[in-house]
Amino acid sequence: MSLPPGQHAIGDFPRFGSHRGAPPPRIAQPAAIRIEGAVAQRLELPLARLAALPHRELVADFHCVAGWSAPGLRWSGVSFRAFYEGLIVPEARPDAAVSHLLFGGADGYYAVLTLEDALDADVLLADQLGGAPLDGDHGAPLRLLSPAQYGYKSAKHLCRIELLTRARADSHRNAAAALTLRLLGPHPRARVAREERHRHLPAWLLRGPYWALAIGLLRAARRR
Ligand SMILES: Nc1nc2c(c(=O)[nH]1)N[C@H]1C(S)=C(S)[C@@H](COP(=O)(O)O)O[C@H]1N2
Ligand SMILES: [Mo]
Repeated sequence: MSLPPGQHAIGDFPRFGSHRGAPPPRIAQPAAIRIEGAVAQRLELPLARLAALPHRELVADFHCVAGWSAPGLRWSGVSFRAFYEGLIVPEARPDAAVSHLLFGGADGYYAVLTLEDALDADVLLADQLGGAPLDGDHGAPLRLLSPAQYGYKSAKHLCRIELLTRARADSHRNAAAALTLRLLGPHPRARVAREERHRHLPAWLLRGPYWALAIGLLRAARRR
């Protein structure tokens, strides 16, 4: 595996994120995602319907901005581009002014992608990993997967997609988590190939501190 700049290969795929070891959120049944914002009609989409759409398999490395990379993960899911162009359009009808998409998780975390980044051919609404249904650790029942961006754009436990007509920062419903994210200042695009780690600071400055933080968090997670 040849790694992008500043990344370190680790042998496994840890559960990682703002939840810091908290159990996965409870998902109301039957599971659905809400599509809202700049659409003509709000839509509550049952996941059973999404599961019936054509799926695509994708093998990709996963890169966390803190510096760890998990190689060769095999995902399966619905192409977000196909979903956006074929499925939202007839029913919910996105506004022509849509410029960004907010992907919200049931834990309160949300990631905002530019429309361009979200429509990349490799972006999936993923419901399977390694040939099995997505587990709680990795975002059950459904997550976004955007392999060309740092992991923080790949929102887990997806329960809503909001269509936006302007940029918004990645954040969290929980005030403390939102403040932490604001202080961290994640880059709005997060493209791994360009090493877009931080909104303002150069990536080389952050590699050391982020990797130290990652090692601490990974060690704590393995002790549990
Ligand atoms: N809902 C939700 N999605 C999230 C996060 C989170 O805290 N909550 N953390 C992000 C971060 S920082 C990373 S690196 C990846 C980790 O995915 P994993 O737990 O499947 O390894 O999830 C991303 N998506
Ligand atoms: Mo991350």
